[in-house]
Amino acid sequence: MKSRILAAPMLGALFLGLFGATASADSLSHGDLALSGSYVRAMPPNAPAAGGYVTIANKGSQDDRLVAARSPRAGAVQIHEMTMKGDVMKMRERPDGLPVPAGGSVELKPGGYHLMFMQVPTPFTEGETVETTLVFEKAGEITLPFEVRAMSAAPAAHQGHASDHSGH
Ligand SMILES: [Cu+2]
Repeated sequence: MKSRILAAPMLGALFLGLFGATASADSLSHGDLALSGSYVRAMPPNAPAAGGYVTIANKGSQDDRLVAARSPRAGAVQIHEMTMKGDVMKMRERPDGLPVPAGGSVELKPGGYHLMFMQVPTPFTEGETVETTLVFEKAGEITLPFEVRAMSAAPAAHQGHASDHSGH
């Protein structure tokens, strides 16, 4: 019991050491890019995949592009987009990534662009964070924590979306 009491502050210090003062789930700056509101959905047992969301703003004068993502918690993290085909939600991978225009921003959100965390051996549970690295064409790599949020907050569209990945 004594060792557990001692462990908590040590983990806190480790966390601060890894991510620094600016790197919370709320906002993170990297070069010309500002990333905010990063989170992933909690996963039910045996769920094939989870959606991840973040807003990326480009304060620079050069267009950039999100070209890849990865996480130690997932075998693969793909960049996806969801669109309406008639009244059916369709989703597909964007193999060329996602442009982040100079002076603009791109929002990854439910029902639109998102990160797809696949081959996840340990389901994401509410309250933990999932460290994820985003790879940009110009800005390079940025690692930031994605906060795991409750499944109940997921819109119906995401449920159908998740079932699209049942084959993975
Ligand atoms: Cu997807």
